[in-house]
Amino acid sequence: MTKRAFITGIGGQDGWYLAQILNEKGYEVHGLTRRPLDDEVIGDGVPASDRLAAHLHFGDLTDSSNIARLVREIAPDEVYNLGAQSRVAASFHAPLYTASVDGLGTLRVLEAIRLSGLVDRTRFYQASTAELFGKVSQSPQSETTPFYPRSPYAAAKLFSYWTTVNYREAYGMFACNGVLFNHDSPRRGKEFVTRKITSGMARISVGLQRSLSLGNLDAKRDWGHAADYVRMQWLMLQRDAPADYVIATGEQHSVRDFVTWAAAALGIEIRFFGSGVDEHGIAAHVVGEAAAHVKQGDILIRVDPRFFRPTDVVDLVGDPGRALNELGWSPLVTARDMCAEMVASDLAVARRDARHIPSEG
Ligand code: G4F
Repeated sequence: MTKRAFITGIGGQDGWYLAQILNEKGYEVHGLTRRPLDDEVIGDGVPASDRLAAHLHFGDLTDSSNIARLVREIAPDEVYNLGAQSRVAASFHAPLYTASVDGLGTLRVLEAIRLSGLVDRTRFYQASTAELFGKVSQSPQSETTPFYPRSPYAAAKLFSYWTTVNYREAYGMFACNGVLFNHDSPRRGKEFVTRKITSGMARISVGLQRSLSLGNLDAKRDWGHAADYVRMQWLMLQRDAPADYVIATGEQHSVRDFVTWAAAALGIEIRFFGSGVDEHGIAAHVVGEAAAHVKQGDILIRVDPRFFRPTDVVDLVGDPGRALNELGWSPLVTARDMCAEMVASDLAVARRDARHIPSEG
């Protein structure tokens, strides 16, 4: 029997990688997206061979009746609730919308499953987040570390985490949380720091941009590759019994480290001087193609307080031991290799953009 999956947020980074895996496994894939529908196919702008087959349904997680109808009609074997307002900084500006999508949205999906009489059939995956640990009380963070959310985003996700646990305990639903640490890729949006860095540095290296402004360079994250993490999302729903898992690499790096790696991948050695808002990243040594546009001593990185958050999460690193022991999962791609992949992808775009700029004279 062909399995049916329903992915909310199929148009996002994780939705794309997950749909790709489910396609390979022969699932019939349905997805909820806020984007205009595109002839049953997602992956616009990528080679045809990378395109995915999926039935796309227009809507979002604020619309209870649409969610209820879709769940009833699709009657999925597996639901992956990846849809979210996922930008932490933006959640401070739009806390009510964030609460509706990231908190109540999960409840809407769970209620749709329950009221459609699908509790015994449909397995549910909730995209929980390391942001739940927030102001961390221990390192590394594991399945037993207390939560301390530090943003409207994290507070809404906390509601979703516990609602998922409650549906498992109250109704016996196969519902589980993947507590995912940061996971990125060339498909990451430029509003997240990794992609902002790789795109910005690539543009600097071809002369499209002189410098890049960032916020808190001291923030530390446990970065993994989205393709690795969606593998774990699927594995969680194949277990005999539902459980919650931390998904992480166990390695921690700062935003400053990530800048240094991205620059190095482009032949630029960056050194940091000063502190706080007066910190600068300066080109110390440049080789290769970048040397045509970047000179030794150029200020490439500036700190702009506009990118600070009212409360930030600064010290995340996960313990993926349970995922390894119980599901045999471990990440294949290191943060630095992922950075290099993102730089290569953004450099190709930057070179193309640079060719379109008319030359002087
Ligand atoms: O890349 P970020 O915006 O990701 P953040 O806030 O960690 O959230 C991401 O990962 C979570 C899982 O751990 C997800 F739940 C969430 O949906 C999202 O996918 O910021 C990472 C760090 C922050 O501490 C931020 O203050 O980078 C710091 N940062 C420094 N300069 C910046 C910037 N972040 C952004 N977005 N832009 C900057 O210029």
